[in-house]
Amino acid sequence: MAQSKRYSERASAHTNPTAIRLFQIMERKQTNLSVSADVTTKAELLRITDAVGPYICCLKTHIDILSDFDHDLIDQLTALAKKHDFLIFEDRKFADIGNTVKLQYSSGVHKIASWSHITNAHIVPGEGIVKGLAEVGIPLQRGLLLLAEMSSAGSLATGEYTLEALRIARRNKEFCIGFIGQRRLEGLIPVEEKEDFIYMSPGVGLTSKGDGLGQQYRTPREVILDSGCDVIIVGRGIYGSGDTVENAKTYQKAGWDAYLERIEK
Ligand code: 5BU
Repeated sequence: MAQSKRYSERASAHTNPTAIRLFQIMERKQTNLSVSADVTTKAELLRITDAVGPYICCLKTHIDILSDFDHDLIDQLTALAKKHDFLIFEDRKFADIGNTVKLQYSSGVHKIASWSHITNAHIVPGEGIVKGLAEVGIPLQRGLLLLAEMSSAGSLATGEYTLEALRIARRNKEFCIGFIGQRRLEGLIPVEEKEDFIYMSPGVGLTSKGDGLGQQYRTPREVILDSGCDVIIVGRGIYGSGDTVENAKTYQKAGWDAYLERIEK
């Protein structure tokens, strides 16, 4: 099972260029932390990114919440990704028919596919959404995560819906590198040979249990060790209060310790 293997072993066995890069970064920097910097100005986003850069494998963005978005921001984020050695994941949550998402991914103001190594999609529209995104993403060597589960209370992504995400990913392995989810799913349907999906999990907090708007938090240990996920996604737990750099270091250590415990089990 992938969860008992080192990220480096998984890098050597993988075929998707983005998945390989992510695993290599995780091993090199000893981090399975992705920071979600959900702020609304360019200056704040760049400040947080530069501060947490050394401790993360991936920066998660919501590019459409910025009130002063411009292409210089993309140039600067790309430069920071090079400087600190991390990937960029635009949490766009595409949710339309294949033809529309293809345009949303490649065009518009944000041109997401041109700079974001990873993006994600709901499977509500059916498999055509993956086909549409893949037409843009595969030539650029990008990776897609499917939303198999959500961290919020009352999420409808459960049961058969969640399993369908796994089935769709299996049929589109060249582009689908994994899932946003709360736990590793392979145990639910027999594992296929040479299959290795990456599980990124939001809703991670060491002190808070929720935010009053439906978000639910689990600890890095619950996410990585108990649920077998690979990457912890942390937002307000890092930039919300206290010292951003110290918080990032704390989550990096908690996530990495849980990973070491998992592979040594
Ligand atoms: P927080 O500040 O750590 O609660 O931020 C969590 C981030 O992860 C935020 O950007 C959400 O949009 C994102 N997220 C989530 O919280 N839960 C989910 O199931 C998915 C994304 Br998918």
